Amino acid sequence: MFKILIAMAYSNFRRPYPALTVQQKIFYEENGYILIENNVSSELLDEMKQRFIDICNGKENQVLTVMKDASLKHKGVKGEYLINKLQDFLYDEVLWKYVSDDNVVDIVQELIGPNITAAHSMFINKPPNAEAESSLHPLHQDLHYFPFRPADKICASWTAIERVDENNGCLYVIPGSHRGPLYNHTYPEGFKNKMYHGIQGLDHLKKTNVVMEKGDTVFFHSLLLHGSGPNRTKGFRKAISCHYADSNCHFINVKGTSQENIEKEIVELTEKLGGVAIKFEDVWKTKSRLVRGKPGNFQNLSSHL
Ligand SMILES: O=C(O)CCC(=O)C(=O)O
Repeated sequence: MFKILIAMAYSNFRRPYPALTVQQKIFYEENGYILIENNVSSELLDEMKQRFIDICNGKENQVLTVMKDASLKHKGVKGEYLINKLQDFLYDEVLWKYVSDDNVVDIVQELIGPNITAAHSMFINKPPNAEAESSLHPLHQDLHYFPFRPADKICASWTAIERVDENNGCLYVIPGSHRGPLYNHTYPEGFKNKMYHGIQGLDHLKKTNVVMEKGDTVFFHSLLLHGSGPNRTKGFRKAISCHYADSNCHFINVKGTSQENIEKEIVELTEKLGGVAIKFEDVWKTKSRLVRGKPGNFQNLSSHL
């Protein structure tokens, strides 16, 4: 009985307000990220993992993009041994539980304010036996993909579903780099995974590996330089992530900027899948979802779809 009461108390656990201490906020402002240990419940992450496996095995779902590891496509492997990413699942009611989890959103609120729109969501799997070039994620900044600003009002949550370290391809970050510019992103030599753009010529910067246990969440700024190494183990490396923006972020025209290459790719792919012409900002508005607070600029489509 006592054990059941303790379990109930923990399952309803909600951290006291404010969700971050002053020191944690200062750390985020100086470094562009903050790691919160034991942040998301094991039960919720098990449910997310099972949903991923079910989707890999063909279960009906509301996920817009299912991606396969380019180096494993022709090797006869299937399911979670092949699929390396689910993307844009904000209307999948099971995966939405992570995106809207108070343990995540309370911290996001401390970082970007009370009106929160989820703009991008990913379940990232690194299966065993993938080639290194396919399994690693090159150094990049997430803002490269986003036609909305300001950068300070956009942050990511990234939660480990199992232990992640240098062996299975943990995240690495360049602390403080969120105070620099948005760099040019292109496809690195030999890379095959679609849209995995990277920044060339910054290999001299000192990386910090973010080693995490199941349930730990790292929150990071949209300009933070980061990436992840290859999975060199025989197991998987699974994580779930969401990008949140202040709903009042404004949209920008990226024509003539370093983001023009990704705009072209995203718009072309969306038009191919949807069969209709669409503007870059409307791609983001269409797939986003209000999480908390008042609606804003994401909730108004700017043009005819
Ligand atoms: O999970 C990873 O390995 C890297 C994910 C990432 O940085 C991204 O997709 O922007």
